[in-house]
Amino acid sequence: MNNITKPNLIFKDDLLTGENIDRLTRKLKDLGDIFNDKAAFAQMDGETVVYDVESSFPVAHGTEGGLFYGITYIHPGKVGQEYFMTKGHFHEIRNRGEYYCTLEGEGMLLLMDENGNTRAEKMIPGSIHYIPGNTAHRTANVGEQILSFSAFWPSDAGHDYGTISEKGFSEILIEQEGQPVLVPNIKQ
Ligand code: PAN
Ligand code: ZN
Repeated sequence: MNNITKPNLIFKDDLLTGENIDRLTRKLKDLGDIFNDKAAFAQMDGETVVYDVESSFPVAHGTEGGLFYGITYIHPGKVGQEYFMTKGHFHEIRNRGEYYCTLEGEGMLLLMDENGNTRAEKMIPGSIHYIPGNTAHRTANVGEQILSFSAFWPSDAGHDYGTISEKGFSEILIEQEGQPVLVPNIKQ
């Protein structure tokens, strides 16, 4: 008997292949609540792709003890001064953590604890980011090419988008004089 098998997942030429890959695309029209500059948003084409996510769910959602894997690709772009970014979320089971590993491009990982303290970590190819439990996370592309990163999170974590969709992060990441800076979110 031969117990050697092929790998289940392969990441090659910027594509994740294997069985049961879930592919998701978020366009500007899906992200109306996350950008602050509503006037700039209204001028843009809602069909513009902001990011794609390829994920592998080897066990059912909610399974304790399993892990999920995904790759996110954020396109370069801005809405007003705000960079293209992900929706951002807390995990539904709040204490579940996650790892992000940057593959290519230049980005920022925004992290906000439950008391509303926001900080950001620079993402560069090869950078590895530990996202502690009880921490909302969002990524923004601050460069001129695609930002891609892989993520590893517990299969029972779940995603709570509601809190962020309502209030956002306590700080937003904008471009000022060509540089990304964090400024207080006036929406809060
Ligand atoms: C990531 C994110 C992915 C897209 O896989 O889900 O980057 O961001 P949003 O889910 O906020 O739209 C992750 O953090 N999973 O837990
Ligand atoms: Zn997450």
